[in-house]
Amino acid sequence: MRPRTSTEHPQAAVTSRVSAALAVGCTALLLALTACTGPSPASASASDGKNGDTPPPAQARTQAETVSTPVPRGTGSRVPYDFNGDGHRDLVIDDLVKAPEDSHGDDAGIGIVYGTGDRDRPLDPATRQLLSARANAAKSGDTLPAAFESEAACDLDRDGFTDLIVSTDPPYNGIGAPPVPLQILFGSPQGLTGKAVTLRIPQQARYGNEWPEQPVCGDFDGDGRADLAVTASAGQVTFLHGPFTRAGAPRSAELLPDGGPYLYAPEPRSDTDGDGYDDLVAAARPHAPGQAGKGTLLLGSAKGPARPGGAYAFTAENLPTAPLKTTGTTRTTLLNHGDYDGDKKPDTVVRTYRGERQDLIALYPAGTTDRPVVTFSTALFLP
Ligand SMILES: [Ca+2]
Ligand SMILES: [Ca+2]
Ligand SMILES: [Ca+2]
Ligand SMILES: [Ca+2]
Repeated sequence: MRPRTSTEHPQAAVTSRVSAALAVGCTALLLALTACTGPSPASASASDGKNGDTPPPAQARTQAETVSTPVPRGTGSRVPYDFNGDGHRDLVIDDLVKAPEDSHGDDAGIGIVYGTGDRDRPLDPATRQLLSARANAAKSGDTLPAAFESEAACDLDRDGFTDLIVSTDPPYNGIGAPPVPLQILFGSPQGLTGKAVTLRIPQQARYGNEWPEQPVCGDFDGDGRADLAVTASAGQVTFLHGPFTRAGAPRSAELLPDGGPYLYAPEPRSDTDGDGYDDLVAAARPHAPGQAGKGTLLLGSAKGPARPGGAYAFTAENLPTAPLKTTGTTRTTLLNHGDYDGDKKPDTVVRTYRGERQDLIALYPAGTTDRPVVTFSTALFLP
């Protein structure tokens, strides 16, 4: 079996500078529209109590939160993490609380919460989707994978709907190169629905008998299209040039000699030196978002992340703790940094949890750590 890295979290947001620039333009347009129309009565009432100091406990959830509302249909955008293409950033949650009856450690799936145009409540927990291997994974032969974990998100086919890259656990008899465990679930006007496709890695871009893992999105070759970097054996990197077909194939692919067993996007900017090519960090050990860590920088270039950039250090962040009402010790992980409320500054989303049954997700606007504008428990995703 390949080593699972289930404690890791989705890669930090990585998008090309081109995408970011376009996103800014799109956001500005949306803000202008919002300013023109003003808040609707519906959005005003929906935001009532949004700044309450005491988030509702799971058992006191409102009807609006227990019933999932339809995902707003979008027409495509360049906003990162915009799976339904409506111009508002959405949230991926890889770790969900488990139901009391589920003590077998089954994968609870991946939760998606969709963004809104309401600056005061940029995520709407009522608008959500639960992704699972059973419902959304591609089969490997006749076998449906059991694992289904989010790894990275970017618009691989350039249709304006962000796509999700997930890792699965296809069967492997231990002989020869293992199958590719990575799958792509394409975004759409309805968000992330339907079946994923297996990522295709051309044979010449594979090396050795280790599982291709650790996908990192970025525009490493600077052509404005999202690419993927994936691990190969012996510290090599499989570099997949975007765009990708709906069948999961890259435009072209090659092996790069320098890398490491763990790959990450630099934080907070994926283009560390601002030359228009996203950069990559190779590490000898796993790195959790928001925590200190060390690695080697591989600078983007026309040939991909192939230029040595020297030592790289991830800086530890002081994360706010979501106001989870519980007794006992809690832990907090960084879910994502990104512009959820459309002010062009990166907000912070954390998950504070105790054990496998209690958690609270909290969204803090940029520069603040005291008053989350959105809080909810992932118990919302329980059947
Ligand atoms: Ca969206
Ligand atoms: Ca797409
Ligand atoms: Ca590219
Ligand atoms: Ca760069």
